[in-house]
Amino acid sequence: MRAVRQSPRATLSKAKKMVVVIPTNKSVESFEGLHLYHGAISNCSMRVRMTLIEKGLDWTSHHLDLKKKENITKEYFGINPNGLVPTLVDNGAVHIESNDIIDYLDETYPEPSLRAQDNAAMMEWLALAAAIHVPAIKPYVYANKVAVKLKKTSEEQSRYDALQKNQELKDFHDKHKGSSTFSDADITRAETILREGFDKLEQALTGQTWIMGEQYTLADISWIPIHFVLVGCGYPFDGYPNIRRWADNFRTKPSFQDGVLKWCPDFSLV
Ligand SMILES: N[C@@H](CCC(=O)N[C@@H](CS)C(=O)NCC(=O)O)C(=O)O
Repeated sequence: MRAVRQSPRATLSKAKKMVVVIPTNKSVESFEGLHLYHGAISNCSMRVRMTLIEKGLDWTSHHLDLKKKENITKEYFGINPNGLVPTLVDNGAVHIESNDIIDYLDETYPEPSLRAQDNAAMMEWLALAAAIHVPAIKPYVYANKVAVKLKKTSEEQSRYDALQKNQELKDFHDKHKGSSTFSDADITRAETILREGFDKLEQALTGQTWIMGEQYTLADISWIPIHFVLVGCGYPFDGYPNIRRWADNFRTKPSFQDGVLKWCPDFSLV
């Protein structure tokens, strides 16, 4: 595997498109088996939990309560340089970025397969979910629900400012810092991106059970948590009959029950 130095702490294997981090917190390098740092209410964590469950893999849970800012510590930033959940540690190797993690899990633990025959088309759904996270999902979810719940105290804010080096994330969190709120332009942009995404999803689900056809794949797992948290934020899905049918189907899946509902029974109550 060819690794390209990305930052002092992260390497990106272009060949495999997975983000592997060299942690400064060396404690995780001796971990055996699969360990997941995750948040109950985190949609990105939900997709990784669902994948682990679909595959019947044993994993050790390291739950971080985002409301208590348990992710904003020197120890955790030493594992995930963005201070975000999820982080997967597989026999000491640290993986970040949820859509890359589920792809990695399916490649590394291939049975049962969650990969569509048309892998390129499936991966486009994962790439789209990843691409809309900061410009659309995060602002919509924070503005409509979690910004008030996740308000930082001045001590937490100073800790965050000292630890966070990622400018995109700093800029995002500055928008709801203290008494600041998201602008109308931020919200309109988020809503436009979400509408385009869900129009595309509605179209893809025409006449088929799952996003890639009759096989349940990583594409569904990538998008189910997005749908789940947006329902909890009151996003209007009335005009999307195919998406509503898809949701009725995924709600029956044990991986949805155990990977999502067990940790977060109702996102509207977060
Ligand atoms: N691109 C990352 C995004 C991860 C992310 O934004 N995680 C959220 C929860 S879904 C988080 O840790 N939020 C805390 C924060 O923004 O500080 C991924 O897909 O893993």
